[in-house]
This record gives sequence, C-alpha cells and structure tokens, in this order.
Amino acid sequence: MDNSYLASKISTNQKELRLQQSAKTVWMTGFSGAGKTTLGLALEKELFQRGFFIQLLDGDDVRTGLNKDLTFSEESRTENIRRIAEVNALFNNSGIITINCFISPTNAIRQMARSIIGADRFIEVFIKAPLAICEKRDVKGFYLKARQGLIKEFTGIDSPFEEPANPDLILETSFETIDQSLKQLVSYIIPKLQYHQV
Ligand code: ADX
Repeated sequence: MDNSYLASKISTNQKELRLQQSAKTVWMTGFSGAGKTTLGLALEKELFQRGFFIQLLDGDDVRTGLNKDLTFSEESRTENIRRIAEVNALFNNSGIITINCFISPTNAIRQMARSIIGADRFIEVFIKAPLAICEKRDVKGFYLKARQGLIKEFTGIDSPFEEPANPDLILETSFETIDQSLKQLVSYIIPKLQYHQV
C-alpha cells in the first residue's frame, strides 16, 4: 500500500498559519451562576469580530449531547471533563481556539484537562463569585431545588468546589460589571492568540 500521504500530513502549525491565530484553550471554572456562560459568549463574540475563529463549549449543551449519559457523581464529572478535554485537543490541533464554560470543580479535574490539552495551550480563568451570590442569582432555579433536596450532588451545596490554586486570571463577577470583566478577559487573552511560527 502507498503510505506516501502520511508524509504530507498537515501540521497544527500550518493550520494556525492559515487561520492566523495561535490555538489556545480558554478554560473557565467556577460555580453555576458565577458568569461563565455569559462571559464565554461575550468573549466569543468579541474575538469573532476581531477575526479569530473560535468554538465555544458549554456544560449545559455538552451534557445534553456528547455527555448525556453522565451524572454529577465525582466519577461522572471526571469523565465529563476528560471527554471535553479530548474534544478541546482535537479543536486546538485543527488550529481552532476554544472557550470552555464548565464548573470543573476540583484541582484534579482541571489538572487532568490541562495535561490532555497541553499546558502551553491551556489558559485557566477563575470566574469567582461567592456561593451566596450565585445562590441569590439562581438564574436556573437549581439552587432552590438543591436546597429542597430535589437535586442531589449540586456543586456548592452537597458537592465540593475547590478554588483553583494558581489560575492565570481571576474575574470577580460580584464586584465588576460584565463589561469590566470582559475588558480584562479580552486584554489578557488577545496577546496570547497572536499567530507565531514555531
Ligand atoms: S461539571 O462539574 O461536570 O464540570 P458542568 O459544567 O458540566 O459540571 O455542568 C454544570 C451545569 O449543569 C450547571 O450549570 C447546571 O446548569 C447543571 N446542573 C444540573 N445538576 C447539577 C449538579 N448536581 N451540580 C452542578 N450543576 C448541575
């Protein structure tokens, strides 16, 4: 069999050159209701308008499709993030920037994601808001249900959340407006997305 096509495999760098960007993974972690999806969507829009090519991945979407077989046990959360990290690696290897909005509640889970994706591509952003504020916002009504015992293993109520030990960026959404947080995020991220030859 003629295997010469293998020699012509297109590299990630060639794809990044085509897209004129460096394929990074923006990984947002934080409580439900902290603002991950809001900021993720706003960041995607802002980057798209500046000519970048991005894929957004969000817990509520992924859990109704790719990961609809999973629960919120510790084991399932690990498998959830393992699969998502593998998906990120595929996108990044195609030159595409990813934005992730997942609670990803423990250091071990985030460390696993970092090592699957590659530390050089992984940008960890802690979307920080106290549990009491997220609970008060209760955008989806889940906190009330969790307090009533109608939802089990809810992050912050009866399932743990470990604050990231050493995130690249912290955005305190209980003190800042979305616009203020977005400005910080954009000015931190954009320089890291510029294409550079390896
Ligand atoms: S993770 O812990 O495995 O990273 P993920 O980000 O995929 O969680 O999903 C979190 C979303 O699922 C929440 O924003 C919320 O809408 C919904 N959800 C439903 N049940 C739970 C639960 N028990 N704990 C946390 N989130 C839940």
